[in-house]
Amino acid sequence: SATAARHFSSVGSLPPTYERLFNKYTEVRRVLGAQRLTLAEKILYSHLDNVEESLLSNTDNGRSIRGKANLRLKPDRVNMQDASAQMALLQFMSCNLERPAIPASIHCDHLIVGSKGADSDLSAGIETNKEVFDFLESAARKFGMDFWPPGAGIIHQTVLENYALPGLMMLGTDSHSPGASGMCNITIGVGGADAVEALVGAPWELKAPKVLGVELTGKLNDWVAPKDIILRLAGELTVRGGTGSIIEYFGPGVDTLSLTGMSTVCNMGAEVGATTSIFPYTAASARYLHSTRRSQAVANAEALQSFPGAGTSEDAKFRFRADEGAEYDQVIKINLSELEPHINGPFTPDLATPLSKFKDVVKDQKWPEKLSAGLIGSCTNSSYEDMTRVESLLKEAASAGLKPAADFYITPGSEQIRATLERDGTLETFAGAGGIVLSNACGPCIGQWKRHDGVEKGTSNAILTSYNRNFRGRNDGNPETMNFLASPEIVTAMAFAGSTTFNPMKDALKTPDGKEFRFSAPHGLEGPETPFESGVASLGVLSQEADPSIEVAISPSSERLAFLEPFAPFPQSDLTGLRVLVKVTGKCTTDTISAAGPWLKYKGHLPNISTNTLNTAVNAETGEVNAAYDLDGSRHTIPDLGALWKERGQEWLVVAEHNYGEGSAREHAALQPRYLGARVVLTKSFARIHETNLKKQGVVPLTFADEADYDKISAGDEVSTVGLYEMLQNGGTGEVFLRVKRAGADEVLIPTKHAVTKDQAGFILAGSALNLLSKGI
Ligand code: MIC
Ligand code: SF4
Repeated sequence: SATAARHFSSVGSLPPTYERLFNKYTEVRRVLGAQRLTLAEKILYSHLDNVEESLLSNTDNGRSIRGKANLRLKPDRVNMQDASAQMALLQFMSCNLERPAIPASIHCDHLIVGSKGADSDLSAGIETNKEVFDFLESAARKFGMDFWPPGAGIIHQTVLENYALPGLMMLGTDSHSPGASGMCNITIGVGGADAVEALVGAPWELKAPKVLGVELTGKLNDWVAPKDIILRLAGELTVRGGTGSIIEYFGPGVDTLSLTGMSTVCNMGAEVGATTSIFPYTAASARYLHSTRRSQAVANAEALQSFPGAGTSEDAKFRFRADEGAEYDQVIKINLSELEPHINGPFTPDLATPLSKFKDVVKDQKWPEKLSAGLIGSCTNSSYEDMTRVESLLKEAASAGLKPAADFYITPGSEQIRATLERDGTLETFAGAGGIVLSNACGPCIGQWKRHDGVEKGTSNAILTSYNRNFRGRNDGNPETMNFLASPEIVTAMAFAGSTTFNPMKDALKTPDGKEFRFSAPHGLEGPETPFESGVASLGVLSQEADPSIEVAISPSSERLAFLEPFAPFPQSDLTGLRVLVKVTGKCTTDTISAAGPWLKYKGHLPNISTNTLNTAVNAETGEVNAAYDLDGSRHTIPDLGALWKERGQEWLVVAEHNYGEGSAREHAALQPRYLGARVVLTKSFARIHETNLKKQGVVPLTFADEADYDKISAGDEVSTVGLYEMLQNGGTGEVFLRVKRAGADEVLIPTKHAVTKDQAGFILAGSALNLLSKGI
């Protein structure tokens, strides 16, 4: 339009991304007029491929976009971690492009086991995963993507330090990617197929999220950390409460928080199912940009906000905060001055207990009173502030002659933070306390933890971590390990006591000479006094132009990597003769569907990783874990029966309960069932990323129109779809029923609901999104 063109010619002082942002924003304003916008909407809508079409179609003139419009978005970049990048790159390679349409990075972090300490763990990790790291590095070189080698750090920390800028929109192939949104941007966790869409330059589709406002007032007290905001919120919202929403923080309390604190809160928005979370750009954001040596970014952010090209109208200016009077779909108020430290768990991140009540709950629930290990750091909580606050506790305890009573592990989030902590003496304090510094990688957070304390598999025990997620078996593969989540300060203080009933805010410890010792409140520095160190050069980024001459080789005999075979297109009719492979009860997370830990090594090999499919799911009919019954009554593991049925050409569906696919972004949880012959997944509800992943791989996610119908369908039942083919042909419009037949019983017709969009209907008909993308768009 003429307006956009006029602005275009006068925006010389803005960097290209902000020039684009500003022009799009001008269009958004033109289309939506004086409508008040939340911060999330401003940034999100300013990344629309076609502003007018997205905001006006089906949305009564732009008045009710949220929850209704299908947004087709153009992200600024894509970040991938090693575990999910393998499948993403295998898919990208099938598209035969020379380079991605937008910048991308690969981070080697998930595959390194935490055991004895950084140096030996890192070299062991590089050795066992050499084939995969070589594959990732050669793909990075071929396609001109940034490559962060093993030891460089955990994706979310590295992204925050290097790529996260106010106003951007990024996709990350990991559910905790929204950690970057602490820097006032929209970063969304997605599966690999979504990332590939963005990489080939196709618009990425998202149902316009609702915006859940969280108003922060007051100021955190002693012992309370930003982490406690989200621990407390998780208790209120539950693991499903954020589904379909962006959580936007606002209010005077925001200005009291550090940038890294805001990032921790955004990281864990994943635990309540939020699409992403966002904070305004504050003085702390600018301080963080300076200390991570990005002063130019501060100047750019200022230039955008005060851009003269915007003219004099207040609305025309792009500000990194919500418009005055913007409305939220729901507002939750948190007075930081009244917030307590929280401890969440076990087994689910939304079981929140305030510290003052934790002792009683431990006793009531008969949870272990002995604390076996305290683990701090990770992508969630390894900031300079976190670590120096912990350091203050360690120093005080050391001068009283105390050492942690439980094993104590520290995972720095990146080489930059590690090197800076080393420079400033913090690592020495950790070592002095007997803490084991692990490599800058995921390690114990994702089942890559070799414990040395003799706790056997199957033995109930308690650990405390400053991580973000605590599903069963997640840390050490022991389903009886209770992982409780807390701030690093609380984890550390309780590790000294070695007890889950210790309250560091009031209880005393005994020193070796028999005196009473009480911790003072932790204190630290928001950031280093001089900018961050970049650390060991070989752990820095490899940044290069695309080089099409590079071959990305995969050995045909590889157990770790395998080229992908395309899935067959949808039949030209409804589905008939499907059978229910298993009916699952209770929590069924992506860990349940595709376990991590030792299985991470097969992330690039679909046939091999498929042998773990649903291997910790609970059979609703028998209560057994990982048991499914063939039509002749013979008992198998779930993946074995799936493989048997695949061989027999028997296609199938899974039936499950709420929030199916909760947790991670791993698309393997969709690819594996698809590979083994799943056509439909029928549940009471889905987690967002997983539901999209299923559609991208050509599996149809359906939910019960009436939850009670869960009782009307059993394992082994024969199922055909009614209306599904028509719905797909009509671009997602129309109702779908399932006709269920059981030997010796009447047929039942189960009404279902679905959220299939036009594009997604196309993916399913084609057999998968990749089948379409590889043909070119
Ligand atoms: C996780 O925290 O669960 C993971 C492992 O980082 C996953 C990604 C994966 O499974 O590859 C996530 O959060 O998406
Ligand atoms: Fe890694 Fe854990 Fe963070 Fe996931 S949550 S990125 S596994 S450290």
